[in-house]
Amino acid sequence: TNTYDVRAVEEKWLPVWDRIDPFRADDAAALAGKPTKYALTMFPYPSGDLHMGHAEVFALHDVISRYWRFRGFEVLNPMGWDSFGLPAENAAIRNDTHPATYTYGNIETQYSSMKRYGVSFDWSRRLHTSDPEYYRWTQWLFLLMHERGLAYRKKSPVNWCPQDQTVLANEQVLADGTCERCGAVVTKRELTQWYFKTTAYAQELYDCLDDLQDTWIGKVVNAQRNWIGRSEGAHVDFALNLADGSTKDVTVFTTRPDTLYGATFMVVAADAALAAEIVAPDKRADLDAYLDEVRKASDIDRLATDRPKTGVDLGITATNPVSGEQVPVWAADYVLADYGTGAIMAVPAHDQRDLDFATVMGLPVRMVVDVEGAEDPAVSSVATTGDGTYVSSGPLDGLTDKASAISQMISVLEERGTGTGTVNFRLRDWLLSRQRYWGAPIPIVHCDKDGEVAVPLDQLPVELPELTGSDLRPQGTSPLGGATEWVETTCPTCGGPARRDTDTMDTFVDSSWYFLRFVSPNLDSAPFDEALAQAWGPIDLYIGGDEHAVLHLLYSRFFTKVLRDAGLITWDEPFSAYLSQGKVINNGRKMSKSLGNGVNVAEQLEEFGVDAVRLTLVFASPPEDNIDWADVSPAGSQKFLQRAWRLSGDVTSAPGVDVSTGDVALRRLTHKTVAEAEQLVESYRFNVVVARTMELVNATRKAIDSGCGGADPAVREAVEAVAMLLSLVAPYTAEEMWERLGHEPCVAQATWPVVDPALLVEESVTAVVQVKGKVKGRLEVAPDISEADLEALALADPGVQRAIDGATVRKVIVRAPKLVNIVV
Ligand code: ANZ
Repeated sequence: TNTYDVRAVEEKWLPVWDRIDPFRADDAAALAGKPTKYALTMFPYPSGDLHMGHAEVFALHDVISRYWRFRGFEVLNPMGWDSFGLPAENAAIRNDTHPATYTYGNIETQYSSMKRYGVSFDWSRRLHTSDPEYYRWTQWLFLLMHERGLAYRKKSPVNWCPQDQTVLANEQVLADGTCERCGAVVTKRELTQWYFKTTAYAQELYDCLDDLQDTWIGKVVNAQRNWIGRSEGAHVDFALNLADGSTKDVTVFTTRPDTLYGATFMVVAADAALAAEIVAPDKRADLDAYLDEVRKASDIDRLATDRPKTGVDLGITATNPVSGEQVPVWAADYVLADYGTGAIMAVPAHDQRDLDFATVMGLPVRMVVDVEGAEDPAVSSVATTGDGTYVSSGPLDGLTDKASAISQMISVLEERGTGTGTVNFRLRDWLLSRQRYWGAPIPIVHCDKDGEVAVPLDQLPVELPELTGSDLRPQGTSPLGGATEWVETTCPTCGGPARRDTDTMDTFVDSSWYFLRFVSPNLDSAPFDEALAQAWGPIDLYIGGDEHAVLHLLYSRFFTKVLRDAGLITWDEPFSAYLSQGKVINNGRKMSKSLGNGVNVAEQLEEFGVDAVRLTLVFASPPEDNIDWADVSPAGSQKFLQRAWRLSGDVTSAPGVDVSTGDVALRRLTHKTVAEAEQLVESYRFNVVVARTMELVNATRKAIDSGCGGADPAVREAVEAVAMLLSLVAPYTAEEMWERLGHEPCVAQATWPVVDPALLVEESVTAVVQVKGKVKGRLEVAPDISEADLEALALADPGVQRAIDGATVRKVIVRAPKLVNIVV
């Protein structure tokens, strides 16, 4: 026959692979010191079946995982589900079912799709974050954070989604101030919430990015840097002169202490507790009215430079610690309560937002840096930020360099004890409580007598009570609050009545440590086995979408550092290398329901088969580029796979035949292809690997039909190499070829070809020998000939000797392997 039945082949091999189980990661081998690789691709959320994005990332991920196994590494390539979260809860409300119904139903659907998709996952390590066996350890880790002072509660203004009736982390509020999940405009609310102290690691999270610069995608490193947002500057203390005659010190954070003499007013965040504390009695009503407005705006709006400035005069003054000048104090919303100290010194001449505010409120503008060629900001209404000559600035007058002006002002402040140089981070602590049901309950009990008490470790997991859809409707408080029997408990410390915490954890907590659970997914004495974490970790390559560039990666990095400091792991960073795949689009646009341009994975698999779809996705572009489904041809992929497969039927030599006597030209191409493929896979240029494999298939076809013929051992060598290369992307076709070549299954366990360096060397090149500028000889030499050897050969050549004709050789210029120039 000339073609194979795609469907039949898929059905044939799945049970064989199940039986052989070639991808099971061997813990014993890893512990015994065999070189390991940990390949990880982001685990999916179980919404519906797999989509094109999954198909792409799994196909890419499998290339490197299978390759590493071929190269002799013990490979850990696990998969599971990030199975807590809002969509399951919403589905449960819609259908009055339990979130588990939706969750585990979809998991089964995705599992069978993944199995059929033929990815080399070690399924024995499958995990679901919504299983009590998993979230028991999520709770354990929460308590570890708590014990280390890294989990705490505080009352603060939080992002509130009025539609989902829940608190959102900053990261879940989109740039336009809407909810990431439902698109509603996010507002603010005061609530007591749980936080992880990510800021305790801000400096290290920032510094370690330098080490990831070369192995992570650059834009992701930058996104992390911006999110952490390191700013060098100073804390400057201003004394407030309050309405009752007392004074109070307030510290501002500034990146420009050098402009201190230009500070003409001070601004505190309107919604910070400080504003209400310091406001003069006759201004209190104004502040309250203003606050009602402020609470409606998102942070993004508040910081926008083009937004009309608003604020209220607090009716008091502050004393400039260096000049002694008294300046008015205002409250405004363009200063954020939770950045820096929540209070600023306003320098309208050199900060545009301050200038806009000064203009609206009629406050003075004083230039202290005279930038050459720029108009006075008081006149132009354009703040200047560049270098210039310092004026009206006391000790800084006459200086022209910003950096030295900054350090000089910091010295002045430090000498007087009214300020210090400091580093400020934009990074906030991680708000992790959610007023939701389908998440890991926070393992804390509240007791009137003992306060916040950790649930003892031997009482974990704190399991979710059974609730159904109608109990889960958002009410602004956690649905767990309605499970009275569950909530009412006893205090682990005093034995008296106490209440369970009714919040659940952000699902990002679940996914911040799943890569550790995979090393020992069934361990019931600890979150993970430390020796196995040491043997397998850290992750050698993590592949996933860059929509997670900020949150998931940052949180995982934070967890890793905490676990390291707790002595559970030794490495500093979880992901040694990170690759983010492009998107699969269609007709130039993102696939979406409203555009009707979605491509259904199941239909594509049905029509073209797994291998053709996988090959199409890998071949389409470099991994990080988008793939436009309108530009690719799964039908073409299918044809190519059939062509490759037909080769295996034309090999007539026996397995194990001595290939050394085979056709040299074909052997050279085979070895060159394998050698190149090794470099290409290691540099993630998977699409080019496919292109090279295609070239080898074409050349082998030619060799069979009009060259050395199918009986030549070189043909077997070539087709076996094709099968192994193809198995990285098209495992079914490869397996079928392997069998037709007379081998036992499975191809994943085949021995990767050893590249013969002699076959990589081009046979010879022609070197030209000139005497007195004229060509006097041509030599066939090895391309890697040394200069000395080439010179000796040239001088020994009879034609060259004749041309020299006994004259003294003054100079020999050698450019190996192409040219020798003899000067006589
Ligand atoms: C005086 C000044 C003069 C400033 C000047 C800038 C330029 P980054 O770089 O983002 O850290 N700032 C401080 N805390 C703030 C808050 N809670 N809300 C809004 N703005 C705040 O920015 C630091 C600068 O942003 C600080 O330096 C402060 O304004 C402002 F010519 O102080 B600057």
